[in-house]
Amino acid sequence: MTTTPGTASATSVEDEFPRAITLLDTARTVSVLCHVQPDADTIGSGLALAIVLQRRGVAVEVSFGSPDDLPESMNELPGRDLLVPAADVRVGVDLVVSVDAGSRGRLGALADRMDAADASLVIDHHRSNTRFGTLNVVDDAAESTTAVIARLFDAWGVEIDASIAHCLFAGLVTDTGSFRWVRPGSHRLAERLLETGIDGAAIARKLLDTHPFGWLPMLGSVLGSARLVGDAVGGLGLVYAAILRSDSEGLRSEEIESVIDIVRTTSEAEVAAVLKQQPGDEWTVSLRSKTVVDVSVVATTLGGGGHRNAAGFTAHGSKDDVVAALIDALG
Ligand SMILES: [Mn+2]
Repeated sequence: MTTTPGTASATSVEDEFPRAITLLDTARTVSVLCHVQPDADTIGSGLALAIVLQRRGVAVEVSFGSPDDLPESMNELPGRDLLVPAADVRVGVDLVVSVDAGSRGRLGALADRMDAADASLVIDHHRSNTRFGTLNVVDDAAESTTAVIARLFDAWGVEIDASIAHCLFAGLVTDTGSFRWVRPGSHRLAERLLETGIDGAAIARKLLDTHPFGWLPMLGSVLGSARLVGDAVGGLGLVYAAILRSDSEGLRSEEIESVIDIVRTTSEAEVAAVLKQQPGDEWTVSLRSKTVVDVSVVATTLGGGGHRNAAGFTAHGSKDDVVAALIDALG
């Protein structure tokens, strides 16, 4: 048997839909788990699925391991009344569904709920996904997990109304970088969702284009400390910046996560990194690449994961140690 690198495997994600639908059709109690430090794709996926299940009479709840509160930019998403604190997520439901998490570790404190259920369904689009469910619906070519969920809904015969469309659009517009990282079908899906009457401009503005004034001086400080390492990545170049806790005080995850999108535009570097200082000696690191470098491989080497052009990992030590280890891993 021969395989061709870079081509899709013979089994398509659609082949898994019938079994996933059987699981969703027969469960009476379901917990939907989003990843830690949730983004709009994981929350949009989780809430869309939960809305559908609740309408079918299923006892369903949605949660994420940390932090305690939903990011403010997502506080208008339909279905958010189905969110429960992580500590309240029931143990031993019929079905646990993980959405947009590439590994068990991304579920944080809720990872153990995967083992306590009769069945676990993983729905995701991360290249590094470890297939940690009893059934895995993973399409690493999909632009967002909400795009996978939309196809699952079509196969399931679910009618996508404005509430569901709002949730699905939230994941689509953010994970495509406002429709920059698109593929055939991305705009077709967007059109279907917009036809339900949702206000796409308002959803995008709330999720992506709204920051408090304090964002501007934070950017000034953080971007002013950026460094270009031209001979890193075999001469393709690395650009990085660090967000110290003193920079980010009082700001939301929305402000912190916005920085990489500015740093990564540097033309002299194939790879961009933003180091985010956490309590203790911990750093969370976001990686982006433009074309040839697969940062999901680099992130996995360093204990994290992600997509080909967007990935991340957690590290410990001084900032210089973390940068040195990253440069080493980038080769
Ligand atoms: Mn995603």
